[in-house]
Amino acid sequence: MDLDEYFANNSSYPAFKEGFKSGFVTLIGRPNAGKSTLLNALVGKKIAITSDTAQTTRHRFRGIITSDDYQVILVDTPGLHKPHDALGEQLNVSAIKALEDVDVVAMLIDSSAPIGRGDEWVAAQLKDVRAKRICVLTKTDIASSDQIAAQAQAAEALCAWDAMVACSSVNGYNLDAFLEEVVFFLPEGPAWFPKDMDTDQPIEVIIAEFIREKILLHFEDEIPHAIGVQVEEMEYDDAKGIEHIYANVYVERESQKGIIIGKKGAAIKRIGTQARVDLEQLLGCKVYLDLSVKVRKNWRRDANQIRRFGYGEALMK
Ligand SMILES: Nc1nc2c(ncn2[C@@H]2O[C@H](COP(=O)(O)OP(=O)(O)OP(=O)(O)O)[C@@H](O)[C@H]2O)c(=O)[nH]1
Ligand SMILES: [Mg+2]
Repeated sequence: MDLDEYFANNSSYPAFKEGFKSGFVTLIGRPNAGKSTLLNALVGKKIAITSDTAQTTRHRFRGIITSDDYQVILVDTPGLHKPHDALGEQLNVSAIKALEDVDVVAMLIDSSAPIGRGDEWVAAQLKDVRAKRICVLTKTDIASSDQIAAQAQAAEALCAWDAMVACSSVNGYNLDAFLEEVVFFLPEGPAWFPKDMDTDQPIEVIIAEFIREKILLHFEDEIPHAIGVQVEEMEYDDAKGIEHIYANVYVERESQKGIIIGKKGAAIKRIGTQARVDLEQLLGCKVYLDLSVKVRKNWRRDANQIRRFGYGEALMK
């Protein structure tokens, strides 16, 4: 069976028609630029966690948008930064790798914060990419129009852009314009993924990430960076319609364990309660969440341990 025939007969894929466009778009930028928030806004569903903490994203993964005319595959990446440990190095490597073999690279720059050496370094990584380059000035809802204009001018100097868009993932301003630019640059071709698929992240990974997000929300300084989350087991109780989820929260030191658990378990209980709300929405059923806190000494410095969490790992081609 040739490819055309396969797609015509496989109803879970969009019907292939003349002019259908599809391709890959990597979102790249400094930590906190707004990559994961933009991905969620475009996909129309929370699949990526977001937070004020730098280096929130630790997985490279895809978010998929399919219409009758196109399939855009967005690749979220960890923010590029000056690494302090093996984890940071892994995250950078995985982000840089996502610049290969894609059709479009969108570099996100926070329009509410001054362009710095970090942005210059990210832009320098785009010099030799074969993809089209779109500059995306994010967070226009919290920047003045003068600020956005000045930012656009400063961004012009960073790279030879094929297009530039200013948008906001919070109020939706210009998100359609960004998508239009992306689709314009995509090649014609059939869909890569079924039409109802919105991410390639395994459900266990999304669940672990949702739990990690609540920890980022509650703690500052070292804790957000020192924790890793892994789902150990999932079991669906058919009779009661409850998903039982057992997950481990790993820390690097005994002292951090006490902080995460809190007085009489108050902190871990609050994290669990908040994560459960998100997980019930994600899974569409009641959730019983069992969180255990464990120590994995200095895991961030150990490549094998980092790999065990799947952080920075190439989940794709
Ligand atoms: N006001 C406003 N805030 C935004 C917007 N986009 C993102 N943010 C906020 O900026 C912070 C960082 O957003 P993320 O999407 O986590 O940033 P990121 O680029 O994925 O960060 P890393 O994963 O750490 O590289 C979060 O607190 C978001 O809520 C936006 O359009 N407007
Ligand atoms: Mg992110």
